[in-house]
Amino acid sequence: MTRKRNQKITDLSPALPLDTLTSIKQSITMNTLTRNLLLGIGAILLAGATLFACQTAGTQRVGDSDAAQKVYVPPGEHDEFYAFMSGGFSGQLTVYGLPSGRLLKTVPVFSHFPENGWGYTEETKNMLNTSYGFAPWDDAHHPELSMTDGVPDGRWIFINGNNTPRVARIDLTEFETTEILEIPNSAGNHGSPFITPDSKYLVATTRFSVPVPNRDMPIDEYKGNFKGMLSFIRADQPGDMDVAFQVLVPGYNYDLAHSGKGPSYGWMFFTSYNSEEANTLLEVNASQNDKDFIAAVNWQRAEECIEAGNARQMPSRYLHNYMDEAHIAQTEEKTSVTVLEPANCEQLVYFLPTPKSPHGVDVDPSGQYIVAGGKLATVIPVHSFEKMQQAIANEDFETVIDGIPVLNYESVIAGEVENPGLGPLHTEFDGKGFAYTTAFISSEIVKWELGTWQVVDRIPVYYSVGHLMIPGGDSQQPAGKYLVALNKITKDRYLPTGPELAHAAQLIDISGEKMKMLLDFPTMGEPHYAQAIAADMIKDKQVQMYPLEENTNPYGIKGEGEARVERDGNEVHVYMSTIRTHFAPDNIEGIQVGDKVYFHVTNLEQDWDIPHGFAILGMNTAELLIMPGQTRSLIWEPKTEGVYPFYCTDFCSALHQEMQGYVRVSKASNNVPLAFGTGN
Ligand code: RUQ
Ligand code: CUA
Repeated sequence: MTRKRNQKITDLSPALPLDTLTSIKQSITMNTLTRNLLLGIGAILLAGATLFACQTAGTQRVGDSDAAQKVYVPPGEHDEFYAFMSGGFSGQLTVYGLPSGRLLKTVPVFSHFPENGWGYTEETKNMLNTSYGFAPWDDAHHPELSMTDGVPDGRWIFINGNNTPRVARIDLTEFETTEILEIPNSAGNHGSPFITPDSKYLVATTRFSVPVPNRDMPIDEYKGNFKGMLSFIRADQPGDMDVAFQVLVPGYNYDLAHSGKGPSYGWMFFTSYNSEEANTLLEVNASQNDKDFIAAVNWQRAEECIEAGNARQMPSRYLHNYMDEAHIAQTEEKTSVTVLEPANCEQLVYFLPTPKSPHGVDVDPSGQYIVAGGKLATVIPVHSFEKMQQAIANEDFETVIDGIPVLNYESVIAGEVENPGLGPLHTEFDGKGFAYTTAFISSEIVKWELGTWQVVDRIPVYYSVGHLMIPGGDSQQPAGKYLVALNKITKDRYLPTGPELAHAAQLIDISGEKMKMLLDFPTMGEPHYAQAIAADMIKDKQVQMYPLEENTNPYGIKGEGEARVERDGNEVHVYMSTIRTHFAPDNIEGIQVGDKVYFHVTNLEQDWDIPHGFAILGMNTAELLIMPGQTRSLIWEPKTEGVYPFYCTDFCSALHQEMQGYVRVSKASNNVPLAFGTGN
């Protein structure tokens, strides 16, 4: 499906070859002729039928306005779904409305965000602490909604930090990151944070095997010495995420995961590639074996083995950051982790041979089928959970690797989807018996039937689709109405913007037999994966403001009467308030070059949608954006004397432009007294 740069692409029949287009045109003409003829002889009923035929044949055109209607959300009305898109290399999470494709919010997670001070303010900067130091960036791939009884429940959404292995929890009453846990013994936390149907655990896999514990050693001693790690993180206790245990596995690249459900509840499935254990030129050296593996991990068995004392404690240093009661980020250090080795815990891990460097692994809503995306495979292999259990009972093993039995491919395979498109990567389900798989190389979505393994429809996407998303599409109850294709390349789809072009998603209607393209919309950063949930599950639970009387920030104030400036050596604390439409204090004198000035700004408003902002001339960090009832603090270190204006950055009222003040900065060791005006 490669296209030349300036080739014009017709929106609704884009990938059809020219001869197909011509034949569609011909059939329209034919139908028009027939219609005229029939009308001519007064066969009105027949004409009606033929008119219908005419419309059907002309769907390519008619579909155009139909598509617009399906995504049109009239002004003042709300979208039907919240969609949460990973920000990819932006490190954030973005929130869109579906079907409109309107961007609603960026939730900063792993990357600092000067727009609201995330990662800069005294209250948030601890969230970005890691054992490697302060990490103001990451690469976020997979948003995952919390679930209850196998269905997304709208409490939290989790997302992984790929580069410096971490998982984050975002609270969906505030759309704020409230917790980030680092994962030890891991590198490239790609296969994460896939969750169990009850949100008990979410998992994290190491894409890069590394020496465990990590140490200085020659890279070419990789084989046998570098190890993979599959981490299970306790997720259902907000503020208390922790690595419950890790499973040490051979040094492959662990790529993605999905939880079992229904009959397969208690199991987690992980893809791996590079079973060759190559450490150089992986494009060739990791593509040698005919089959790599899906690791099936029985985590209930892991719990038993730990209980029985078969695990060991391994010293490891990793950090856990969480928002405390006062909404101030705290960092705690953890020093050890529970590690299980398959050799010491029988029946914990099995390998399912899976063709050619599988990428995604997806479990259907019934929990019976495990679908792999063999990115170099010519078929989509589907494993059967039932057959897997039989093979285990029969000890139908090909071999055993490091205590992990390898099941016979033939014994566990339920079926293979033939002709699935080139480069199958990810699959989701509509809950009506169909699966949808992305084909990266042939740029298409392929719809196929569970059980018969027959392809029933395909639609081109633009271009190079990675993940796809159906709201609830990896849960036990998909809402099979829309599908979002998350494309890696957009080429000619949008107005060009220099060398870097817009990234994009495409919305596809899957309510009928045939998939229908509805909408293209740009996304922030590379949209890896996304999840969506009915708006009703979330929208009425929104925090509108923080009650002032519950503000326990030690630098918060309850009213303008408490506004003040205090000096402690060369540290100055400004206890400042904002309310429409002034700051208190607004003029400050007696600050000296060399001072560390903390602005602690409390927004006294108690009304929804009235944040205030704060910025000062020459600020070297970020602005503050303070929600009603909240306190946020930022350090400012003036380097030269002068008078520095500050102002509110959020257009809060008609007199927003009046919302300002000055700070007078004098030479060090002068005799300008500390003074401030509160206007009262
Ligand atoms: S990945 S395109 Cu980072 Cu989820 Cu498959
Ligand atoms: Cu406060 Cu503008």
